[in-house]
Amino acid sequence: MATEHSAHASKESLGITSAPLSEKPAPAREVKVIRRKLNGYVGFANLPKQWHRKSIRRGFNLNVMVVGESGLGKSTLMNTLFNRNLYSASSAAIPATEKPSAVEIESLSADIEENGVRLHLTIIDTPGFGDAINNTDSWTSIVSDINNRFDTYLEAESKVTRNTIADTRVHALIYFIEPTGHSLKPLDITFMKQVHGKVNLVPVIAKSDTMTEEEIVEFKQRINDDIITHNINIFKPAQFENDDDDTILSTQDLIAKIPFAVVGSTTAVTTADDRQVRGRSYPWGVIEVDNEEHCDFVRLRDLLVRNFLEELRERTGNVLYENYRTEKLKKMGIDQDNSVFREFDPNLKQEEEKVLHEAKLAKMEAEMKTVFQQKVSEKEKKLQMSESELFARHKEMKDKLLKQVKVLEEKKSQLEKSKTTTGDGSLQPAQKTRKGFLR
Ligand SMILES: Nc1nc2c(ncn2[C@@H]2O[C@H](COP(=O)(O)OP(=O)(O)OP(=O)(O)O)[C@@H](O)[C@H]2O)c(=O)[nH]1
Ligand SMILES: [Mg+2]
Repeated sequence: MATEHSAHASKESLGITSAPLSEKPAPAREVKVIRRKLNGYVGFANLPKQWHRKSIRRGFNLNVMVVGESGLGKSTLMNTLFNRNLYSASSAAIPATEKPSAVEIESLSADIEENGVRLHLTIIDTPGFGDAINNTDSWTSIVSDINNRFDTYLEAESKVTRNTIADTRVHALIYFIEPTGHSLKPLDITFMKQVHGKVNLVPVIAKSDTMTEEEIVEFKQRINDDIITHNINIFKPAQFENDDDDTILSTQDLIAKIPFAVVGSTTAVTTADDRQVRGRSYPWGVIEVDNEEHCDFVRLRDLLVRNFLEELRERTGNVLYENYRTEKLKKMGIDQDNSVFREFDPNLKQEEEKVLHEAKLAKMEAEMKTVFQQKVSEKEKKLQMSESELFARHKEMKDKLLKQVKVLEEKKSQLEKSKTTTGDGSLQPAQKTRKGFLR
């Protein structure tokens, strides 16, 4: 037989990689591993293809929120990222005199397609952030918009029919840091702390073409120091052990470049060597948006779309939304009854059922006993009654007979009396017969 039970098969021999040491060890349990050698074709190697087909049919969806002070190039960067004019001409940077007093939330969607793959993109813009003189409440409308999106999802999920839930949750928040070259501003820190538990936070240095290479390196260092000091949780792509070396290296490189120093431009410019590129032209040369040597725009695109879109979505659903949901339900006073989710143990279940069955049998036996005793006592009562009835009838008949005997005795004595008084012998035969009747 090809099947072989091996309770002590080593994990390595089965290709199972062990969990990282930092993780809490699972309680020791003997795992029975069945090793089976496939003799024929099963077909599950095709599963990724099924997934691929389904994804192409369904399309993808990504909701990106952009936050940062006015004029830092948010709209330009989004247009650059998705290579089209997502914003209408009217929504370009608003002149300072017309700026709205409070933060407004603007959401715009576009369906974009690349090589037959559809992406439903929603950009949530927040013009007016950091514009007020007192910015203490700049973030409140942004935080409540993020919460509202979670609430909408929670509500849709709690409905009886929920086959198509539109996911409007924020999958990534790009926070634009002003290229000051100093360090994070108090508003940056406060805002990031307000949202880091609710969204995948992706900080970027805006308009990085205004800084020199060395300044950027130093600025990044200061920002990262601030992020660590203030315990700000930013999105960092996960590294998987089964990734190939190239992927591991490129992911490490990507993480090392955070916060990305970006440059946005949708206009084509001509380089010194006569190439047409997206970039910004300066008297001293051209800065190319899509050139990794010039800025981190390509890395931001890799993180947002090319390599980690699914991870951003997954983390939003599995970690950030889950945390929000748990907190919300707890606040509403809904507690989880963990006994409902107890692990299923067939032996324990059998034992429980046996005990229940025995209790049921004992109950049935007791019930039958009481019914039996009831019936016996009823029968006894009936018998007692019929006995006393019989006794009474017997007594009645005896009394009757005794009475008759008495009456007859009286008659007899009367007759005897009359016989002795008359001395008539004609009565003799009659006397004889009566005597015989009485006996
Ligand atoms: N130097 C430089 N300028 C940029 C960059 N990106 C955008 N700009 C310019 O900055 C100005 C503002 O850009 P927007 O993209 O409208 O800025 P915004 O952040 O959307 O502004 P609001 O919508 O008002 O909040 C425009 O003149 C852009 O051309 C960049 O990477 N570098
Ligand atoms: Mg804008």
